[in-house]
Amino acid sequence: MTDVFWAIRSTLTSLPVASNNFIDYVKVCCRSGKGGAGSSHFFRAKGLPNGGPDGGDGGRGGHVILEGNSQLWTLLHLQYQKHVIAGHGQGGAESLRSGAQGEDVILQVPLGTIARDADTGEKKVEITEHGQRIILTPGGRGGLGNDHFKSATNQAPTYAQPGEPGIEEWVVLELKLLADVGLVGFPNAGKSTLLSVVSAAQPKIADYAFTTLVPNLGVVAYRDYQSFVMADIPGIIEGAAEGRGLGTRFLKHIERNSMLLFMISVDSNDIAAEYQVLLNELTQFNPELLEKRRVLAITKADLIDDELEDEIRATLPTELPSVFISSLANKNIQRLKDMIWQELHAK
Ligand SMILES: Nc1nc2c(ncn2[C@@H]2O[C@H](COP(=O)(O)OP(=O)(O)OP(=O)(O)O)[C@@H](O)[C@H]2O)c(=O)[nH]1
Ligand SMILES: [Mg+2]
Repeated sequence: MTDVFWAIRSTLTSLPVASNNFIDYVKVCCRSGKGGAGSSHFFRAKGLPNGGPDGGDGGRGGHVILEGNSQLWTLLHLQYQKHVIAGHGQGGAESLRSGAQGEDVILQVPLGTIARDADTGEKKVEITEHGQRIILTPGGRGGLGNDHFKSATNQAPTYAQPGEPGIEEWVVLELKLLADVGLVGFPNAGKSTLLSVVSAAQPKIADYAFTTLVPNLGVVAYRDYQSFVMADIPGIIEGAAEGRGLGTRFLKHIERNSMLLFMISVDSNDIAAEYQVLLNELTQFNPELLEKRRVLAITKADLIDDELEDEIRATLPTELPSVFISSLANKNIQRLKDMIWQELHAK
């Protein structure tokens, strides 16, 4: 299973997550099929006018099923599918013939998809593995045929069970990306630039804040045909937890990442303070984020000389491994990948 997963991953060069079609939330109305009715029927044959009951069972109604697909990275394909309708089960028939099952509907979803009840917000199912199938909205059971109801006192029951009704419900599908590394930093720190250098992804890059408005994913090739997935999310600013900037809506996409790569520009006035602001915003969003392993990359190191680098190094937070990088000058990029790999595999 894991082998297949890695094989699929490493064959992907670039993930089709373009900035304008990243969809991480859809609401759909799911209707499962009703079960077929059990049949009430008595065996008849020439010379045997009063045969016993032989009504078959109804078939179950179709389910609405979610299936994990590791090649999907957004819910875009479900955006315009407002109604999902499974088939009804067929009624049972004579000679104990069971009715056919209603047709199931299988919705392919990316790994990391969570389905919630649209009214209560309650989590129903979560898809985390390729090929994993979970019934979202179960079809109604088929009714039993009259054959099941014969007893010592009633040899000729006419009663057969009706099929169970299907279920109609509004469901919210929500995606939390399942990347290995999440990039965390202020706007303009150089997050998208790094992603564009280490992967085939081509996120928009520009010299202003909030260039990135939706997450970008990239597969990073690592040494001998290995790889990991990096998620570039919109920048975070102080007060994001209260909704400043783009708020913390996108932080949910790093909740499932194995580790976090903090990125702070070397031209920041106070790197240690900026790091604290980022930590603080993460904590307010979800304190569990701080349980993840972290690495700090000081970006744009091409802007300073070695002397200044030494000076700044002395001021860096010591609680996590750090490295000076430059995506433009390709400085320490391999070293950073090594550090990430090490953290991803340190358990
Ligand atoms: N000198 C230098 N500039 C860089 C480097 N990396 C990124 N930049 C520049 O920094 C600016 C911001 O880069 P982005 O990659 O868009 O930054 P970001 O963190 O994705 O920004 P948001 O999407 O707004 O959060 C761009 O003008 C980049 O060219 C680097 O290594 N050296
Ligand atoms: Mg960006």
